[in-house]
Amino acid sequence: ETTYDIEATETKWQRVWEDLQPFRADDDSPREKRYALTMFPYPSGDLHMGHAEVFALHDVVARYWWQRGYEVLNPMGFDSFGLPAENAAIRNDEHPDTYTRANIARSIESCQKYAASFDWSRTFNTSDPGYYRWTQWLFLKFYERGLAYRKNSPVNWCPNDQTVLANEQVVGGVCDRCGAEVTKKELTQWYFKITDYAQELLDGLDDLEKTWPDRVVTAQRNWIGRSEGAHVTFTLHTAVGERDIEVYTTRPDTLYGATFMVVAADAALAAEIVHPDRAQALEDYLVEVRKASDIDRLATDRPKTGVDLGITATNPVSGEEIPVWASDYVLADYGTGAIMAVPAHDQRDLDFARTMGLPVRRVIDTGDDNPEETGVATSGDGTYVNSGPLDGLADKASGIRSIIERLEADGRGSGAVNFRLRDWLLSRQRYWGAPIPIIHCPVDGEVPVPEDQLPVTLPMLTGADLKPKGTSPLGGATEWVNTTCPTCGGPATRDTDTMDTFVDSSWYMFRYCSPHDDTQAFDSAKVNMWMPSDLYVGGVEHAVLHLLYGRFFTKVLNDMGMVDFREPWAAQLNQGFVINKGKKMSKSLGNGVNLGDQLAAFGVDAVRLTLVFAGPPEDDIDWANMSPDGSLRFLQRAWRLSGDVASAPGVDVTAGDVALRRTTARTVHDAAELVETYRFNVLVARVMELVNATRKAIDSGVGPADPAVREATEAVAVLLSLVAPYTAEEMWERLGHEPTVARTGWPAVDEALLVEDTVTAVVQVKGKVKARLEVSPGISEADLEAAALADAGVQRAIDGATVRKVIVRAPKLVNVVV
Ligand code: ANZ
Repeated sequence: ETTYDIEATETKWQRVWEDLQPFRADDDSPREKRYALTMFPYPSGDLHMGHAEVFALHDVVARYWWQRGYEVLNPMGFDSFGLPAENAAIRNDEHPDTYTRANIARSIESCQKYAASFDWSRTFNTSDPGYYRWTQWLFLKFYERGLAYRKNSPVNWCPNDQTVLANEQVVGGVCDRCGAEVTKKELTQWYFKITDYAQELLDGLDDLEKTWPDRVVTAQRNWIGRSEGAHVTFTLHTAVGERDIEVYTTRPDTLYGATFMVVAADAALAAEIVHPDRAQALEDYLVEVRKASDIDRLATDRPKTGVDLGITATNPVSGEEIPVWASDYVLADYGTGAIMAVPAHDQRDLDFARTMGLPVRRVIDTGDDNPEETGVATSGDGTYVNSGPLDGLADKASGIRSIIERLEADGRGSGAVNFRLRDWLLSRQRYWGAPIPIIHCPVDGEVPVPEDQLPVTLPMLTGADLKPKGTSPLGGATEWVNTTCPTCGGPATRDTDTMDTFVDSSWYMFRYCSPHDDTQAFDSAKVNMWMPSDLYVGGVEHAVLHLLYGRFFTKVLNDMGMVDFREPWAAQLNQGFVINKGKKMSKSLGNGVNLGDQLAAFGVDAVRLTLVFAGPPEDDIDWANMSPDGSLRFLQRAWRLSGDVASAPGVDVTAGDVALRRTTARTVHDAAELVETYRFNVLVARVMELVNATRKAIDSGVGPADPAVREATEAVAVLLSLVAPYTAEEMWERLGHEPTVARTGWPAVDEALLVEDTVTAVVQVKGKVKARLEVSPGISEADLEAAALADAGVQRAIDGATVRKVIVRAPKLVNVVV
């Protein structure tokens, strides 16, 4: 008997688990609670290697918590709205729900075969009306609080998907879904006012830093992008008179070096202030500007372009008159959309000045060559020059303070903080999402759909009706669009946009706590009982989208009194990618690894073990370097132990072989710490060592009947239950126990077995080491002193002198002073 039948074993235990439901989270359990959350998948097909990895890693912790006696909430659902289902529906001339449901059914089956310890009694899909009803309800709550609003502005537009994108969804100037070049389009859109929470979202990171991966915390800090500086007011002299405009600068101390101003070419301001003679030039220029993404526009190495607006502005401290230009390197929706250009100390301003032939004036002497000649802006510390009262000063902080004081005194500016974070654009002109529950009435304007009329369900559209056309496909469902105004009863129309799927996933972690409640979004008492979630496992690609939005939602819900915490995820772990032959798996490279094939060849346990054993969870796993067959051989070796154990269950283990008992105790003890510090690969290595030690004991004099062999093999089964659930069950059964090993509890460790046999105590006389004694680690100070003084070498060193003092630090040191 060298192996077990993988397929039969998997089928057998799935049935048993189906009966026992070992992982149902009980709200009323008296046990301490733990919430193990892993990012829910988009149902775009069956599970793949990436899911296999993250579920295997996540399951180690969830299963460990159960074994440690916690009540564990480990739910799973599906983020099922979104473009892939809609695109598939257009291709196959069907409804997106058909595709979605088929994929979900397949994924659930695969998860169950994969033995992921999810509580399926709590599952839901975000595209269920029973779920999105509450997404809409939350939208209305945000709306009531002034946190959801509509505005007209240039937005990121994906010409391929024919929809707007949030800033977070534009990666390197292209759509993060389809890769098409993103352009700008002026549209009326819905926004969430996440900027109201910018400072708090930033401050919260100081605490999260201790339990969240560094790269996520850093990405959020950069994304929020807080900077300190000043608002400075310049007076514009336009063709129709004077007007004040504000700029935002981080370097108000360089104000004397501002030789021109630049306003964002696409900001409304530019068209308002342009001299009539220059209006056509601005318009022509704008056609070009609309083609570029924000990322391109901010790139330092991009050739500078712009238009002279034909007007001037007065510098508030020097009184100097400077020209005003429009360019695309200034962004319309950042700061105030206008800047003071200091070409000597800002590279983009310098490039612009050199391209347009504008003056450059150095105001900080850094000891470097003059930027006007070198074309290299200087930004280091130095001494102020050409700066009126600042001249001679060599301290940046005082320079900034002094200018701000002067501006404040003159009413021409003030210290200011700026954030890079923009409000969250949440409306999409696509079909497969939660409709925005607003009615537009010619009399009453925007009217929220009354709560008792939620959900606003999607009208039935299929195939070609879903084709993107720049406006929402919902607009074509005339019967659905035309409705009556809840306020005046007159004719009105529904908002035809749907919500970004990131709205759905911003609150799903709350819903798991009371997933079937059809009277409210979630039961606050239950949410407060389970949350914040103790561990969130998922991909680092969500560092600034989902993970920031979910934090924002939590803060708003806390302000609404619905939850009693302000951060949803206490700790986080990011897994690496599963790659193949050094490269990301992709269709074009043909290096994809099919999960189903791997499972068929090696079994679930061997694949799981391989993924967990591969290395630290954060590291990428190159499947080409893995050996799932090696994993399988190890699992069989472990399993064979359970057939060899020749003592009965419940045998008195204290009579067992001490050496093997020590190895078992040490392994179980360390395993806990390894799981808690996410060193799952080391955990597997330690179980391998324990298997080897047990095999050696059986084959040597100790023999299979020794109780220590049973104790060790049972420990192997329990530890393996975190990684290889099927093998663990098989072992447990062969060891004479009832299922399920997954809930049997963590093995007891006799602390005495963890104690080393002896430790070395050093004895010094007159500061020199005179003896080393092997003593028990628990030796008393008196016993250690006596043993030290009785040592012949120590006596020789004392040589009859009077012992004045003996300093004892048991069990390691004795210092004899004579
Ligand atoms: C003058 C100056 C002098 C600047 C200097 C920098 C260096 P952060 O740190 O990212 O907040 N700026 C302001 N609004 C802008 C806009 N809408 N588009 C493009 N650039 C803009 O950057 C703030 C700095 O970026 C501001 O400080 C401004 O340039 C520029 F030696 O003002 B500074």
